[in-house]
Amino acid sequence: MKFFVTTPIYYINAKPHIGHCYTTIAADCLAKYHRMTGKDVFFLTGTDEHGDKIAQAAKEKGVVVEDFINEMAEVFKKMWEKLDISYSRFIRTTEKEHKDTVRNVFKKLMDNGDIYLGEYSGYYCVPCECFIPKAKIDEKNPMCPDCRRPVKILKEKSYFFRLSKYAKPLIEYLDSNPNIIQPAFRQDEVKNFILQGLNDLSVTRPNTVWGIESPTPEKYSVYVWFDALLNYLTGAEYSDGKTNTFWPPDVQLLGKDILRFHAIIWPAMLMALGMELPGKIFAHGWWTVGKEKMSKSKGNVIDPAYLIERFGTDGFRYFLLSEVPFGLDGEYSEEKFIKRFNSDLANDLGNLTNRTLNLVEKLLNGFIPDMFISSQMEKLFDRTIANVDKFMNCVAFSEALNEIWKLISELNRLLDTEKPWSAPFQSAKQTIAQCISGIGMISLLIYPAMPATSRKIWKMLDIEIQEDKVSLSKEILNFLSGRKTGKREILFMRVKT
Ligand code: ME8
Repeated sequence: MKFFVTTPIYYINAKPHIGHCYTTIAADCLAKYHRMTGKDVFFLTGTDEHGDKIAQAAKEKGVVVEDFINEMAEVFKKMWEKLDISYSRFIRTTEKEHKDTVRNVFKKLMDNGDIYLGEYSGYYCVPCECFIPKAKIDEKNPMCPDCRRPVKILKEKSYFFRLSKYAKPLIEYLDSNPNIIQPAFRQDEVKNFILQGLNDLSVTRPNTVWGIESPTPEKYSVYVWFDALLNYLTGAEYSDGKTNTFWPPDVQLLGKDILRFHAIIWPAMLMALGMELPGKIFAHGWWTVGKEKMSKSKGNVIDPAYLIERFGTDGFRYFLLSEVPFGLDGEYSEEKFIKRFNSDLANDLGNLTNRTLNLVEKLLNGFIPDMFISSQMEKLFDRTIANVDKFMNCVAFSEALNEIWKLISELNRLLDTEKPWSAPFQSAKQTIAQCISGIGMISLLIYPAMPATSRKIWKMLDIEIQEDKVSLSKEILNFLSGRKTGKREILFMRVKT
């Protein structure tokens, strides 16, 4: 079975911040999880490199735009490497392959009448790269209704995509696929928006705008969103109506800021091309600072490098995935970060591992005992695996992690009640076996969220696991008996407030 997951392609006018890391870590967690369940996974991410704001950013830095984008694409790739991101393909919209897709699709839609020549007269927000209907603007003080920044007035000949034609098919599609847009309340939101009526979408800008040249008799640049959305097709090797076998995407992750592009324009484009629509479009919430969205243009971003340095890659990944239910907003604060790190990682997981391995060393000369697991423990493992699977299939990371933490608490409780350090030898051995087998299971269960921690545990348990073959099964328990544990390592050092 295949599993195709995407992130948005990020604008590269500035370095990635927590928000970009959030979506990418979430996609990585899904990719790793589905690989573990034996699926053939394709994970697409990349960078959105066209549009005026990219050209402006290069100009402000005093470098030519080509050098700027090359440098910035590397910055993103380095961040993903640091964050253990296992993408299959990193797409850049300035690649020839992508430019060809965009021109071919544009031409195809011109040929079938879905793109036509007209005139655009209205407002445009450069930071959001979006056209704004007159009804949404106060003419005395024209501001973007989304980002509250000044808008430009445009009056230009333009090619239009016949978006209005797809309002009805989109509604029909949403009605017959009630779970396509997640969280569910977003589907209603999108539907209500479409029901208010859709305008055709201008898909060209003057050719002075940094972008892909349109395949039209007059020279234009293709509108950056029309270009950007097509990255998902380029990534799937689209050519002449065909793709590789991963199409359609199973889950497309994005922030709620760009839901309308993904839930209205994008499916309409696919309908116009006769392509199958994605299985799930999941719009997560925003990380905010106070009540404000964290965003590079607002200048309130927190540098991920600082948090990674302080809490480690896995501490950072864990916080983002566990702190808020996926789909809702989360207010960032360092205090929350420290609290979660100390309680869930240093205390719960860290102590369980440390205490258990300490006992193996002291009472059993470092040798892992035979794995006689109680049927109660076995049931607990099965239940945890099943619940994690249920939540991961709903893209509910914090709930899935919560299930794993229930198992961790259960094992810590077992140590506290059985007190193997002062119990008779056989009973101590039995308790230690339960805990070690639990740690083995936990090392697999946390792998999608915290791969580096899993690796550390495997090393301490002296087991070698090939990461492309790691699977979520109790088979790991067969390898543990009789092994001499490796050098003990503190997994998470408590952080001082
Ligand atoms: O919109 N909280 O790129 P972009 C959570 N190039 N997630 C956040 C966030 C925050 N405060 N800020 C950003 C674009 N994100 C287009 C996309 S796709 C065909 C083109 C994440 O650099 C979130 O995923 O502005 C959001 O949707 C995305 O970054 C926007 O990134």
